[in-house]
Amino acid sequence: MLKNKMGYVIAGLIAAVLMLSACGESIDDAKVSEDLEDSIEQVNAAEEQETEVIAPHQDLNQEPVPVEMERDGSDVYITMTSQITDIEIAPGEFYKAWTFNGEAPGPLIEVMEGDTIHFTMENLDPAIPHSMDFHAVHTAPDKGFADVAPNEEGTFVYPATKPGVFMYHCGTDPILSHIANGMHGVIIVHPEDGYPTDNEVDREYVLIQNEWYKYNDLDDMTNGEPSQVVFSSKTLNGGDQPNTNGTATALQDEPLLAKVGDKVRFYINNVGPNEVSSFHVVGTIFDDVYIDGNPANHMEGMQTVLLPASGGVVVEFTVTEEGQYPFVTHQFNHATKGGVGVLKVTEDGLDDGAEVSGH
Ligand SMILES: [Cu+2]
Repeated sequence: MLKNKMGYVIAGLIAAVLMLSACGESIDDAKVSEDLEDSIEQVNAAEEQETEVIAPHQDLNQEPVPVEMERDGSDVYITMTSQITDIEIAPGEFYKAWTFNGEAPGPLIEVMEGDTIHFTMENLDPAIPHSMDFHAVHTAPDKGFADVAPNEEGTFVYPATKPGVFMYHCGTDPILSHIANGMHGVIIVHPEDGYPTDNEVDREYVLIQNEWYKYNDLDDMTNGEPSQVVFSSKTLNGGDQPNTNGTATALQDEPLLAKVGDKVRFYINNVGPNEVSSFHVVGTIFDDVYIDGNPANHMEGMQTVLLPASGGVVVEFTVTEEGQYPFVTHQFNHATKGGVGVLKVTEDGLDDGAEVSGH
């Protein structure tokens, strides 16, 4: 697009000069230099349109700040940042993301059903306001999810009364830009009484699906198709699961692991922002499914679960043979854009070093 625009401008300019010369008329130097200036301005404008990194973000790549979390009885004090950090969205391809704590998706938040969340956001972005919309809570959005100005902080308090695997995201206008630029993540509210299948589960992972679009291009985010559809994994409290960003191939390069005979649980959320996920694990059937991660929504024997944008689920399945089990969004146009990961199943549950083959 940019090349075309530049091409037109330059070709037009050359044509104008040639026409003037050919007619034998004296070239008005002032006029030509004015045209040239106009052309350069147009090219610069086109370049700005192409990158659309807002000026104060241009040289900013803020070091990820770890999330802070402290518990006092059922009061949980969580401090997060909004910040500008480069995120690898595909091998070697970096995106100057708008993030929570320098991760995209943001860090996994875990609380218990019945907790009160005291949430503080420090907005480290020098340029624009951000906010937090937790799908896990009840609050008046204009107060509980209010904007926090650049270089300011805001504190909000709300109860987490329903268990589930919930999305969180920035809710500042234009919301689509804030989410698609990276401000999304997952909060798990663990059920007070657990899941009925808790004692059957051998290992568990958190997976998130999200999309990437042309850089900070609201028109492409609104009307275009995602350039990448990706899975990431986030570390559950104290575990040794991988903690990745939404990088295409991340969970093929670093496969998840299980042992033959394991019952595996995935907590999954599709943070979108636009597309649904048709989540499927090749080579198995989900024994137990809890829609949105609520134990009351128990289903059995499912092949594929549909996750609306922002929707969550807990799925549990048993791996009966050694091998590589790809998990995909079964919308294969999205799977080919990165929406594939691999669960490697070995005799001892350790990585056997075998190369991961795509699906
Ligand atoms: Cu934001």
